[in-house]
Amino acid sequence: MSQQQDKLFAEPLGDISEFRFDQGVVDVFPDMLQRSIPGYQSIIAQSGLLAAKYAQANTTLYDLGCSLGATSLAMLNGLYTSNIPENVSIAGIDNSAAMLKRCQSIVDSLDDQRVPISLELGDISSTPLENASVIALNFTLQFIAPEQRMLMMQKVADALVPGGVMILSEKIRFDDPRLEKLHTDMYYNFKGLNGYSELEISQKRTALENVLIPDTIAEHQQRMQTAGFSTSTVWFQCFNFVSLIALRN
Ligand code: GEK
Repeated sequence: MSQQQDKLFAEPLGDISEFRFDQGVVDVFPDMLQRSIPGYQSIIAQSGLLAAKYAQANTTLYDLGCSLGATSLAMLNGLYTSNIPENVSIAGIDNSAAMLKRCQSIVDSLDDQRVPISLELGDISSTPLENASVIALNFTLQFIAPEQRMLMMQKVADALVPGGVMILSEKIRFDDPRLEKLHTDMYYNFKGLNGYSELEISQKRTALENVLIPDTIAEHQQRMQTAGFSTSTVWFQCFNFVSLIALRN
């Protein structure tokens, strides 16, 4: 995996175009996520443990918006350190060709092939999902148009077998302006501490403005309930980043 440092927004950019998951982003992606998402490593590692707990024989574990496959690899780790259910497989889907190409080379380099990982280039809102015991959307739903999110949630719920779970990690917003300011200020402090300048923080914010649209926790949980999940809980939060797990009866 590339160890290049994320300098994409370090120089003044006259015209800041919308953020895209292109080759430039792929090259710095591990560093970018590590320095931009509080708790990223913990969320991904623990997603793998959760996935292993709920994995069922003869089902698929989906990693939607897999990027370079961090969640798929964490699922694999989780499975390899527990009893691997029979005939279980992992499927990663992403609509960035550059991401998926790099992800495929990472997957191809794995020695242990006990649990197969298949990758598919596609839009998760139109790619069929079925017979899943675990579906992870780690920082992906936030990039789906808000008006399509309910349909996406329904699709996820419908693809899960009884006893299946969804893991949903997102950047969130807060209705209370005092809390929104508290978490946003702390988030920018976190980025500053990780070496991002004020210029980088502000240019990235502009690039993501109409691309990453956060919801509140209540909006997420309402959607999960409407889709038929029987319960859900926040299992991780650091400032305005959360991970939830939702259970399907
Ligand atoms: C990780 N989960 O490291 N269909 C498919 N893929 C999409 C779509 C879509 N409609 N929209 C965005 N993506 C990863 C990190 S990154 C999060 C996920 C971030 C893909 C997009 O191409 C990118 O690879 C990923 O979702 C979001 O655990 O960069 O903040």
